[in-house]
Amino acid sequence: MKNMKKLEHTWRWFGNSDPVNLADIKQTGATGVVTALHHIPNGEIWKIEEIDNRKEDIENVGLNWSVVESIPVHEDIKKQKGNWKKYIENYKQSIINLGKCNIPVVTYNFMPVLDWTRTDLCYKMPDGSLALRFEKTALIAFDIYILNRDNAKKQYSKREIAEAKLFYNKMTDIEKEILTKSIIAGLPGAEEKYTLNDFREALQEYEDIDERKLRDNLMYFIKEISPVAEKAGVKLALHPDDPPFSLFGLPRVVSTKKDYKLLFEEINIDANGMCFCSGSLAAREDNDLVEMVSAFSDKIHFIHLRNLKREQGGGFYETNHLDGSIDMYKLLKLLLHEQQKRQLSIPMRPDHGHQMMDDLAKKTNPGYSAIGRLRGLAEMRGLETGILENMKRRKI
Ligand code: DNO
Repeated sequence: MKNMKKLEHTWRWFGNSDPVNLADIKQTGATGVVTALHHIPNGEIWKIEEIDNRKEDIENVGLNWSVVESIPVHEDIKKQKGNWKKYIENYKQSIINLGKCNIPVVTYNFMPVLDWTRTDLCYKMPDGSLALRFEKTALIAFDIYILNRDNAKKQYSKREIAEAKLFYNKMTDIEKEILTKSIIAGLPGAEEKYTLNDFREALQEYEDIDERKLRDNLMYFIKEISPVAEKAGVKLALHPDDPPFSLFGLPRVVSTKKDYKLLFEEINIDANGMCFCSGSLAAREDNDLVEMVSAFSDKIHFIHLRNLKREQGGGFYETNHLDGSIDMYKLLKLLLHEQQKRQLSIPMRPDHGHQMMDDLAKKTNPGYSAIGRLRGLAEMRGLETGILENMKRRKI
């Protein structure tokens, strides 16, 4: 074994409005920053000057801009409606410009209408910290009784509907408002925000788009952008659906091993890869994470490490990085083994963290407060050091 490669430790930063600033990030132990030009509207080109300005801010504190998360994919591209062709050309140009500025990885997702989704942003843990939760009953209650979506009931079992009704009947008006906001007002990094009416309209736009059509549109998009990325020296990291199953009757096509397999078989270009997000994938019990790392090891261009506890009925809540349904030791060990084969440092960030200690009294971005993520990063770095040291001593 040559030099033991560590992962590249990175930290997500939402730009100047982020309560956790670059000077703070410098103290976390991360060397890389993951960010996006959030002020540029979806679909527009990221100009070199803008990219350079952001890069300079990051480098001024001695950090690197390691990954873009994300260049959002315009809804028109997902639907192949309206100005979609122009938006694809703009997307290509943004990739070319990022390549010119030596930014090596671009993350993106292809979830229709909503990016990541939770129903509770302040779920109290036994230790007093606050976690993010996706409770299926709450989502169904919102869908049937608040959104009043046509035909919603057809998608759920009698038992689910009865539970959702009970849940809804116990809610106060404020709780209904908070639930609605949690689901449709846009979590950090999701560039789309909706009112109830906008949301209904956005869903209607997908009425004629089933899973097959959405997958075709995804394939088309990646076929267009991946040769451009390859030439520009940029790796594409497609983030899984979070959660990895259909919501509100919308198709989702980046949820399972099969989904990624189809994608990599059809578009066999190095740049076409994935963001391995442990927490998103593990929300499905039938996603075997270890099997996925083995199958796609040379396709993993970016890693999100987070843990969760799956709950009965298909929901989950986010746990500390070393607790929960994912065997983090086993997963990290495998990722580190695969990485030694490739002799590179894959960028990794601690994904989410509990709101805890001083952060409980501060205004923070849900999932992205400082101390909880710091705990996650520290735990991951400690575990990594132990695994690598062990590998070195056993010369494997
Ligand atoms: C949530 C994030 C997602 C992710 C996008 C990637 O915490 O992992 O918002 O950034 O889905 O495009």
